[in-house]
Amino acid sequence: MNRSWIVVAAAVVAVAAGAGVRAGAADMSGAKATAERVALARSGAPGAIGKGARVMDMDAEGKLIELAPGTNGFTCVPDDPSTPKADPMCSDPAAWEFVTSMLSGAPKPTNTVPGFSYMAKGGQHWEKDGKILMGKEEGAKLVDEPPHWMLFWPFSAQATGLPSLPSGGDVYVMFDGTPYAHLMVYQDPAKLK
Ligand SMILES: [Cu+2]
Repeated sequence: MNRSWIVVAAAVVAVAAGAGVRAGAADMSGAKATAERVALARSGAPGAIGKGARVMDMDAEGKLIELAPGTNGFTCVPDDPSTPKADPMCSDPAAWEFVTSMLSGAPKPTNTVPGFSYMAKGGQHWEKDGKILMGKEEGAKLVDEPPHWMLFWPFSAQATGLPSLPSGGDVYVMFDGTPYAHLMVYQDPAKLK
């Protein structure tokens, strides 16, 4: 996941509004736009989990709003607006704490147990000078990520011997050396048993 989810909160609204317009203003009711946003968000998790997940998005002020209630403790969001591709993510309660800590600009995440998230459609991140950035910067390049899941706990590349970039393998520490370091595992959530 990407810190600039909040930095470009305003863009999310533009994206949401744009989606409605693209689909045709005539037949695109607000309810239908919301339903599409909910379906996109829930596609971030394996089917059964996505189905029961709550869906959150951002309103015009960049505040989190609930688009659909859930029953299983998971929370899905439809997109990281800082990257061009739609990249839905579904998080368990501890991971959602990590995410909301990040969104609120907290110095470090508040989850007290490891959390995990699915990104069953993959995602994208920005890289520059051999480092993964927490948001887009001048001269950064966009890197695609395959379907994966994440473990939100303070992993360190040095302590684990894992790489801090995906080029080193299918498991790596993202945002290494920051309080928001976490483990990325390139394994398709749709294929997890
Ligand atoms: Cu990540």
